[in-house]
Amino acid sequence: MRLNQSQVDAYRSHGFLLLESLLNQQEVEALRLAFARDSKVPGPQVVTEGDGAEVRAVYSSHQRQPECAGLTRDPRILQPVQQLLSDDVYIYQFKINAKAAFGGDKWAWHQDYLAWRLADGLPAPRQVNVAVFLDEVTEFNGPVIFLPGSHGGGLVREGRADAARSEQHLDPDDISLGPQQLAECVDRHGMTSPKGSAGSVVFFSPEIVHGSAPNMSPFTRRLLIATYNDVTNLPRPAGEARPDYVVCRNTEPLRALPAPFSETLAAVTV
Ligand code: HL5
Ligand code: SIN
Ligand code: MN
Repeated sequence: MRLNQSQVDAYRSHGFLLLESLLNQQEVEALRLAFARDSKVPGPQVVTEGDGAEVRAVYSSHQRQPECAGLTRDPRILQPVQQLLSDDVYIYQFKINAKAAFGGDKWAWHQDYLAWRLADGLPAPRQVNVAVFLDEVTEFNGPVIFLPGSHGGGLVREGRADAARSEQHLDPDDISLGPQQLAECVDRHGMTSPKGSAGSVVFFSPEIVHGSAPNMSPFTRRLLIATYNDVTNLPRPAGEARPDYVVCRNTEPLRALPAPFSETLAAVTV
């Protein structure tokens, strides 16, 4: 599957691109079940909300769940990523943000590349994020809000907060834009939040400013995010590298499956 020129142009100029209903409902259901299974695997890859009860995020499910591994090589996803980034890409990070009904917390305003430069010494913003809606995303359940075009101006903020919200991953709270920075950015770029049915997919830049509000609705908002990195852009951590669940070590270039992951699961190994 290839993006047409106007889709490529839209990604380059806005910093994101929504493809509605890219996956079908059976595929969404298979990914939801994989997430439910993976949430029960104990370990540091499971991040809980402040109350410690609800799951906030689960990292690296593609290392354990064949549906998730298959998805990373699905031609409907990998081919557009190769088109936007490079023929040789690998999974830098894979996470599912749970955003539970009745209280899933916010994700503060941030640029991903700042996190990865600070924490991992990632040389350049040569990544593409792929966000897969595992639930319908509406204005009510805490959609990701983007500042379109904000990926074009470099990093807005430098450095991170002294106190970390989490020891497991770098929470956007630690690198969030200040009120003045956000106000200026919104003034320049505006705000928009792609919405759509479960199975819709958003490709977005590692430099775009984004964030999302708490979910006070009765509708959960599970969002799967696979981040692809160019294999010529490997991290160079200043100190000890972060664990494999948050910064994946397998940098072998990915090759697309011959058909959608749901038709080729038997061929996928984790
Ligand atoms: N939690 C990620 C990490 O690498 C960083 C955030 O949305 C991506 C900012 O620890
Ligand atoms: C969210 O899940 O709403 C935030 C995603 C992200 O910061 O990448
Ligand atoms: Mn982010």
